[in-house]
Amino acid sequence: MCKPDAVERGLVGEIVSRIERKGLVIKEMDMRIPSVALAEAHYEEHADKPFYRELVDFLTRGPVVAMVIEGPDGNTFSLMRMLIGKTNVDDAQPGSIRGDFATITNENLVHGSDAHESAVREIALWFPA
Ligand code: IDP
Ligand code: MG
Repeated sequence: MCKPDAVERGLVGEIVSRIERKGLVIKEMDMRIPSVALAEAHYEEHADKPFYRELVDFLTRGPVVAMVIEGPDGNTFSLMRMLIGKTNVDDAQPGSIRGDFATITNENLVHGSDAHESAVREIALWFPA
């Protein structure tokens, strides 16, 4: 998902281009402003963290571009996490999306599922059948 900061900064094309150039396939794509309920459910694993409210406010402040990305096997989440880069901007390597374009951890441009099971859960939230 391209988060609101990516849309605001005009980086959606850059991000989508990197996914395509990697050889991954975009199966679904939808731009929308998420409801608070959707953002809360999306980040429910962080509900007890001090930054949870800030995170939900951030994700709902403007349009995001939600995508379903498919690769050749069950490790697409892992390939995406490599493209995206580490969560903390101090650790995100140049060559990754965060490493190349993000300067603050709170606004790190992209969300990527952290496991195959997370992807299944999140796809059901964002693209209900
Ligand atoms: P991820 O996006 O790399 O999976 P998570 O640990 O799942 O990272 O955290 C979700 C998002 O919450 C991060 O992408 C970042 O935007 C934000 N975040 C993580 N840690 C902090 C923090 O300590 N303060 C504020 N925001 C944070
Ligand atoms: Mg995460």
